[in-house]
Formats: sequence, structure tokens, C-alpha cells
Amino acid sequence: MKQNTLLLIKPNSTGKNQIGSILKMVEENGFVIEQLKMFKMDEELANAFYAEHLGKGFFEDLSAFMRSGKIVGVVLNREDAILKLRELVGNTDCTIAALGTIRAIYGVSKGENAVHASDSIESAEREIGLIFS
Ligand code: 3AN
Repeated sequence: MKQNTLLLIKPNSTGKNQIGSILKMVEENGFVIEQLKMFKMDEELANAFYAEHLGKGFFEDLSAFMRSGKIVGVVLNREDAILKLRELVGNTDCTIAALGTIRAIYGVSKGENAVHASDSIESAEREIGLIFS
């Protein structure tokens, strides 16, 4: 089934001229770019986007990092997009992400892990709504 999912290219990557390389990897893996925008997260959006992590030990660092620079939001479509993008992105912790995944190549730490990818149909709908409404 064809699906939409959300990719965010995070500030550690936009700040190092890695946007084109990441989008190239995504397109070469069969994803079609449906929507694309560059923006900055404010506190309100960070709280809403990461609502499930509010109150956790790493939340303030995560929020500060996501508000520290430009983000590129991309709606991607393909067969099984959500699962396929999670595979291409790799583990949250870039030090254990599989070789060749986006996080293994562009991540610098568990927090500064280059990209975000929606983890379910519900998350994709919610996150696309938050970023592209
Ligand atoms: P994923 O993005 O792989 O679905 P989540 O949803 O568990 O991972 O976490 C959201 C974001 O929060 C991660 N991308 C990462 O940047 C950050 N994060 C998660 N766990 C930690 C942690 N233990 N320390 C620092 N940052 C974390």
C-alpha cells in the first residue's frame, strides 16, 4: 500500500550542507517527494511534536537542539513508506545504526542523529498535520 511519511532533516545536518545528499539517498530509494519546506521549530511546536517525550530527562536537550537551526520537512510517498524510511534512517543511536543508513552516515550522537522519520501511520498523520497545516 502506498503511504505518506514525514522526514525531518535536523539542524546538525542542515547546518553542514547535507540536505541535498540526504534527499538524494531518499529519492534513490524509491521515495517521491510530495511536499517540502524549510522552517524553524519554536518551543510550542517542539512541545507538540515531541509530546510523548515531555518530562523525560533528555527532553530539554532535545528541544533546544531542534530549535537551534533550520529544519527541512519532507512528505515522502512510496509503497510501505513508513517502514521503508525507518529502515533507511537506521537506529536512533547513530553509533549502532546499520552501515549505510542515513543516521550511520550523518548522525553525530543519539540526540544529533541527522533525521526524524515517523514510526507509525498515526504518527505520520499527526506529524504531517503539525508541520504542514
Ligand atoms: P526515533 O526518532 O528513532 O523514533 P524516539 O522517538 O525514541 O526516536 O526519540 C525522538 C528523538 O529524541 C530522537 N530522534 C533523539 O534525537 C532523541 N532521543 C531519544 N532518546 C534519547 C536519549 N536517550 N538521549 C538523547 N536524545 C534522545
